[in-house]
Amino acid sequence: MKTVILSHADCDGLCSAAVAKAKFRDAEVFFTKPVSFLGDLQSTEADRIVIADIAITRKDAKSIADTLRKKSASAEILYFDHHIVPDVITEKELSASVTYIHGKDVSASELIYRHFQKEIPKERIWIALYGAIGDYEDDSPFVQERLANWDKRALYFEVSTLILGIKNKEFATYDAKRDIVETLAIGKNPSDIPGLVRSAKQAVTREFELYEFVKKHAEKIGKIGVIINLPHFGFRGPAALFAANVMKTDVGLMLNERGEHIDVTARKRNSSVELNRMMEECAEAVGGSGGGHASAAGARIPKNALDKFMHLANKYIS
Ligand SMILES: [Mn+2]
Repeated sequence: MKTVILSHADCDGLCSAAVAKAKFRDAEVFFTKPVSFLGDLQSTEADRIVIADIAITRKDAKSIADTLRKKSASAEILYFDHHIVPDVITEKELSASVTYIHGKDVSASELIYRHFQKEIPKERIWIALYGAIGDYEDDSPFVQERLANWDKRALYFEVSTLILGIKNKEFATYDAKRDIVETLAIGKNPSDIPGLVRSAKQAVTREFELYEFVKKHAEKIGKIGVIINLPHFGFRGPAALFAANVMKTDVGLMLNERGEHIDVTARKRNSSVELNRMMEECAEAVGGSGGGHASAAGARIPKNALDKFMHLANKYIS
């Protein structure tokens, strides 16, 4: 029986895939992301497909629901996700054809671990905890209770090694990430992966350098701290957070100009604003798209729409 795991390539996605791989030892692991999910799903041929941590975009939602329904005739499909379900489809529609496990305010890693916990070694809970921390979803009751069973400090060392370590080029390839998934699935830890601790140290050094850069170059647009274009790619979240920090604002944005559009990364400090909704609403109003999580979100907008976008974003948070 051929099993394929389709997951996201960030910390939560890797950990979700590792939990699935702990259960389905012979599974092949592939990585995808919301924009390419539909195509990747269509080209996946397997008897069982496990999907984790992949958001459904509004644009592709109907086609994805359709594809899932068609594929479910010949394959068992399990889908674990914690992103907002776009309003053009319903959870019910999805769960009619596939096992669709959805949660809010929990990581995908937690959802998939809870589903398989009786069928995999008890220590694989570590992977779920790493995924939860990686996605800032470690305050769920399940995770808080489990964290108390272990030495948190050791777990934080391991999860930091994973989150920071994969920020380096050396671990950016899907092959390197597949190795990480396999290592975690067999019960080893991120620090067991050759080179990952060193890579994490390099990343954290660059992160502190980044803070110095943001401190010098951040600006305030209305009530939002903003940093435009970074010397390094891959540190957009921390840069947005640092922009909020140094500008003493609740919300920070990192704006990255790419050709004719701008990629926006949003983070917040102490604010109840839901950044995913804010990004979605403000970006769509200017002809872009946005989404993500309440405390970590992003958008892509046309370059010439920046002023209007910033105006709407400011209006949204006040
Ligand atoms: Mn996630």
